[in-house]
Parts: sequence; structure tokens; C-alpha cells
Amino acid sequence: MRIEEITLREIHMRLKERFETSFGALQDRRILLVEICSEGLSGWGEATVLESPSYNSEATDSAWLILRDFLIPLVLGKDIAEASALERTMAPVRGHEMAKAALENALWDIEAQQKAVPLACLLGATRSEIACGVSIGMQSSVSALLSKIATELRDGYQRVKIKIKPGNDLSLVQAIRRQYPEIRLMVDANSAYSLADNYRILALDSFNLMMIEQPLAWDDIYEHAILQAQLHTPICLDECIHNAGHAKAAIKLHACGVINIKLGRVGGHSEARRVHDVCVQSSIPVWCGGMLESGVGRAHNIAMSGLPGFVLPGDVSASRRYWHEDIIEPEVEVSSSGTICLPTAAGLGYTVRRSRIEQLTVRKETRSATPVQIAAQ
Ligand code: OSB
Ligand code: MG
Repeated sequence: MRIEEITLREIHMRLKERFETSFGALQDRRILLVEICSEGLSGWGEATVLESPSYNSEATDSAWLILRDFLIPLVLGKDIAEASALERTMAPVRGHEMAKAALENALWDIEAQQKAVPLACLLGATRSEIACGVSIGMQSSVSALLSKIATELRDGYQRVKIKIKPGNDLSLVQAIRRQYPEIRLMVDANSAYSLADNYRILALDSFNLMMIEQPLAWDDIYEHAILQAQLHTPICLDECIHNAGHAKAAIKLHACGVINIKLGRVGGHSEARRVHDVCVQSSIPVWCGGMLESGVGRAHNIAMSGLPGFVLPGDVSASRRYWHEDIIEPEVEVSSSGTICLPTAAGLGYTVRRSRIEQLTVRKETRSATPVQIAAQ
């Protein structure tokens, strides 16, 4: 696959509802999309950055700069045999996983189209539908949270995740468990706690939570191991797992019982699959995390979630939970039993709505490779 042309663009999309976590609130998304053109095919990827470096160290503007000035120049014009080989070409750039994932995933889309198979099949999917949960942002009151949960359960979602922070934790879980003693429930702290307030986390241990996601620092593994030793509830690591090496270390240290995999956080499908494989080998269940993606990022998440280790419901939900109008067709829909059917068309399996994307674009840069030089004989 010769990488002939790359278009980097920023689109603006407003979430239907403000999404609040322990690190802040989000509503107006500045989403980066990458389109690669190769041998008559076009592939799409999304850099799943937030607007500020509050979840990880990347952000919309830093990813734009790294892509434009470093990654695109490295890959443009290269002839790459398989999408999984693109990592090596981008290796001179350290970190910036979300920027890299946008490019690598776009190439996976192209490779799947070239081979005329759905991306999920190319990645090694073993299922035809995936299980879906929801991640509910912090609400203005307990009753608002309870009514939100009621809506999501009515829509069929298989598990509920709520966001917590110190002081906004035990009371929420108690209230939910009073009304719903049995639902599959979990909490995500987005690194809002330290070992000094471990008692707040320990207080959640008796509520039959499926897991407690990233209670401690975004870049810590060791202290999570200390906390896990005090808890029955499995810890799920999110922020601190950037590659298969981190996953191995976390598992060996008993720092977690579950890992969520986000394509952007680990740098794309190749590394995501390695993290998946490490977890499967150690019997650590995984699920697909979300970053409030547009349809492009969501379609990649859906394809990845077909792998055999994704045994728990992911934060992969319907387009209409996020957007009035998504940028893919058909929009992602969730069945009344809380599942998404893997698409059967080649590549991403959804049609990218070019005209809609054009309307939402606020900046765009296209770089073309110079034509192949005919070597002098
Ligand atoms: O920690 O999983 C997280 C959104 C933005 C940043 C981090 C996280 C989240 C979510 C939302 O929980 C998941 C989704 O519905 O896309
Ligand atoms: Mg999380």
C-alpha cells in the first residue's frame, strides 16, 4: 500500500449532553480525522484526543502538530506491505499514541478493503456481535443520575458505569444499589484518588461492583498493586496502560484484574491486539474503552471488540447517545438486548459521510507524495 496522500482535518461536533468526569467537563468536541489515499482506496482514522491534555498528555492541537510536522512526513510516499508494519515507520516519534493510531488505523481500513474483508475479520474477530455498556457522566443530582440509569437500562445496555470523585462516590453507589441491587455496575475515578484516601475506595468494596476503574494516578501502576491487595473488587486499569509492556507489568504486579483497551491510548490496532493477547494469556478479561468518538473512531472500536478476549461489555454505545447526527452511515445502533452487530461490508463497514464531514470541517491540510521516480536503468 503506497501512501499517496494524507488529509488531516479538524471537525467540530457538539455532544448532545455535557459529559463530566473527575478531570472536567466536555461538550464541544474538536475531533481530528485522518484520511489516507492509497492505490484508489481511501481509509479513515480518528485521533481520539480530548481538547486538553487532561485524560492523557495529548490534546487536539498537539496531535495536529505531531501529525503534520512529524508523523505525516515519515509515512508519506512509503510503500507499506501491511498496516501492522506502519508502527516501525513511525517509531522515531516517541509517545503521541493517539496521533499515531489515527494513521495506523486508517491504513488498517485500507488493507481490509484491499483484501475485501471486514476490518474485524482482518484483526481476528471471533464473534459476530459485541456487548455494549454505557459510561454516564457526573450528573447534577442523585435523582438525575438514577433517571439516566433507568433510561439506559430501558434501552437494553448490559452494564452501567458511573464517574466518581472524592465526596461523589459512596452516596451514589449506595443510592444506585438501593434501587438496582443486581445490575452490572462499575465506577470510573479517572485518577481522582491517592493511596492516602484509600478508605474511600475500600468503602465501595461491598457493593458488588464489577470493577473500579483507574482510581489512582494516570501514570501509576505500583500503587494500584498496593490498593488491589486491599480490595476484593477488581481494579480496571485505563489511563496507565499504553502498551503491552505496561499490561504485562500491571498483571505481574497484580495491580488489576481487568484492563480496558482504547485504540488511541495504545497507539492503534497492532498494539491493541498485543495488549489483548497479553491479557488473554493471563486470563485477564478486557473490554473496549471509549473517548466520546465520532462514527469513525466508533467503527474502529466496534471492529476491535470482535476479538475473543473482549468478554466484558465495552463503552461502545449507539451514535445517538452522543450526536444528533453522526458522520457515518448507517449510524451505530444498539439492539434491545444491548448488542451491536459487527458490520459485514469490507473495511470499516460503515460509509463515511464526506459531505457531512466537509460541513463540520474547520481546518484541513492535504499532503501528497511526489510521484514514484522511475529509476534510471
Ligand atoms: O475514562 O473511560 C474514560 C470519556 C473521555 C475520557 C475518558 C473516559 C471517557 C468515558 C466515556 O468514560 C466513554 C464513551 O462513552 O466514549
Ligand atoms: Mg476510564
